Amino acid sequence: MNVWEENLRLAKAAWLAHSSRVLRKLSMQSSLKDQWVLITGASSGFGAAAAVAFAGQGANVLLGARRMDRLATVAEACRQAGNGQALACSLDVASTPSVEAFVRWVREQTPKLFLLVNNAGGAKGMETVAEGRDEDWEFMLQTNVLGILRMTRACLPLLQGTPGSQIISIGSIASRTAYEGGAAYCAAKAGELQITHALRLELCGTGIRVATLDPGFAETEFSLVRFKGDAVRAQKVYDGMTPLSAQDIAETLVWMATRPAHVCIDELVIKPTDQAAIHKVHRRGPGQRPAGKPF
Ligand code: NDP
Ligand code: 8X3
Repeated sequence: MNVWEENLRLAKAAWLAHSSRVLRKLSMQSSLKDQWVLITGASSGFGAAAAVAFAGQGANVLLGARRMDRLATVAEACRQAGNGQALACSLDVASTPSVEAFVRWVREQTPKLFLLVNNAGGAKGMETVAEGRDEDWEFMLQTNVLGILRMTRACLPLLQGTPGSQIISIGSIASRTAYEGGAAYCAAKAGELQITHALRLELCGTGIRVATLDPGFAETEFSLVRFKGDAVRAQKVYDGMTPLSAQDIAETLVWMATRPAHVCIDELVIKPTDQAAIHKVHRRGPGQRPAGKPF
């Protein structure tokens, strides 16, 4: 064998070794087929889109929220999207008895969960602290903070021992930057971020992955809920800019969940290209904004 042939042989061997490493890595991706995925707040927005996306990947989905009629529609869409089971049950994450009853129902369906998506939550009102309302603050802290704690505590035994299992909580860019009128919501999402950090430490060594997905503006029912049904005000948030969609978040969740078991996407911030920061949004056209307010 001359030098040229020897070099060719070595190059082929290196290429084969590289390809088999790539193939091994690809085959290590976590498959969602037949896995059980639990999604809170699945009756609209991110939760509903995620349910259909996970079902489309062959997962069995367990859906919780307060509006059962909406959940039934989402469950039907999941059945159309995939061959797995799509089951729904009433859930109020603001109530410990409701969370416990929901997770008892979950245990009747499966002894093992692959993924818990802590998504239920939202904002109510945009008053300053001086003008804030107790019921709005309570909604935000109950759902975005205590809801995650309750759901995670109840689901941990089902996640333990499932290879590659994962908890993904939906945070927000509001956890990282405060804005006027956002005190309670920003505090609640900062709470979600710190719960994620603490859980990551507590569960180190169990193999359970813990992650937060923190979106910026996304057009769902979020602003309609925040502005208590005022559709005109809700729409103004997205005036002249292109927000994220629920589908964008659903696809990101699927990507996070399908990383190989040794890969944990700790923290992922996702914003519209038009939104560089909470206060810096590029808008086309006049876009009326009250002075001194982010939106
Ligand atoms: P939606 O209002 O469309 O969805 C909120 C979901 O949470 C609904 O399914 C609602 O269901 C559920 N929910 C609310 N309260 C409870 C409760 N007490 N118990 C059970 N479920 C509840 O908004 P999004 O999809 O946008 O919001 C999903 C998550 O994403 C929230 O945590 C939100 O804070 C977060 N987020 C949203 C952003 C956005 O711009 N849209 C950006 C960053 C984060 P039901 O009313 O039927 O109970
Ligand atoms: C929602 C994003 O900027 O409206 O969490 O607080 S923001």
